[in-house]
Amino acid sequence: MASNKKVLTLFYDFRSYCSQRAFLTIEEKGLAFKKRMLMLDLKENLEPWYLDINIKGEVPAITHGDHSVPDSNQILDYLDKEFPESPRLQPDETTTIGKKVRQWRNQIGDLKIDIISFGSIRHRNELTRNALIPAASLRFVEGPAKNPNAEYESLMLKYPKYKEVYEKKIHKYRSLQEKVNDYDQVVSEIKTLDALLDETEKQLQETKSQSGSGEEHWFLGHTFTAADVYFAILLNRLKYLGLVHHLYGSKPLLTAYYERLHQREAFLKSCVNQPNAFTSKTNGTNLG
Ligand SMILES: N[C@@H](CCC(=O)N[C@@H](CS)C(=O)NCC(=O)O)C(=O)O
Repeated sequence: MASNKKVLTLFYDFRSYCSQRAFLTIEEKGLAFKKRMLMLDLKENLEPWYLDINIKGEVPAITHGDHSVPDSNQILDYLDKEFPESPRLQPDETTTIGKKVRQWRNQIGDLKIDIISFGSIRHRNELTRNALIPAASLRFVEGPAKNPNAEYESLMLKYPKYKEVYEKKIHKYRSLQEKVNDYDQVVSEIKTLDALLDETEKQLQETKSQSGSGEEHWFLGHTFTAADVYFAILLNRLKYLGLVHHLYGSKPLLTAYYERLHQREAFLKSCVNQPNAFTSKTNGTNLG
């Protein structure tokens, strides 16, 4: 296992999309690390000690010795640089493959996954099949409690220094609620997702024809890259949302790729074998 002297710690919520990306990154690189789970629905990400690590109050973040890095995208690039002896996920960007990996990372990263996620839950009867929906996500989409801002307001009173952070969260979640309630907007984001899945099927066809017949290949070739990390987490999210039928039947290479992912230990560790992760339709809390 690759390591260096400084302790690497991942701050995450295992149900969060971006956290899963960082988790898979670390596992794929085979790094020794500590985990610190933060429950988003309990607002642990908004406690002052964590805001001092990531002032946006978002997961994931890592600390490496005294240094902290927020954001799954930045985390991947940082770890590639800091641990050059571990498998590199983003190839050199002056090469064709490096450019391609970055392009796919951007394309997948541009999806409005929060609207797709909460929107699919909000309109689940129309849009999804066999979803595994956490209870808090249902609470989030099924309309505000008496005062949806109450928790943020009490945090403001308790920790006035971070008032601005809490105000931004109120705004962020109000605006997300509005988008999620708008069926047409949700459908439009899912159409963008479908178009991207069509492109990925084509990419897999190209990769397959360039790889030797019968040889295992990943998204862009024989090596598992950052594009695979992004793509794996997207496919995993579709499963929990009940949107996996967007692959089955119409996208054989994508379906086979998705099934192949389940043979990767790093994927199983970071996405599948999490404690009580979505084992029923009502457990769990927040799908971030
Ligand atoms: N660009 C960031 C986005 C991080 C993000 O939005 N995290 C969500 C969970 S997926 C979060 O922490 N939400 C809780 C909040 O904003 O209060 C990344 O890629 O890491």
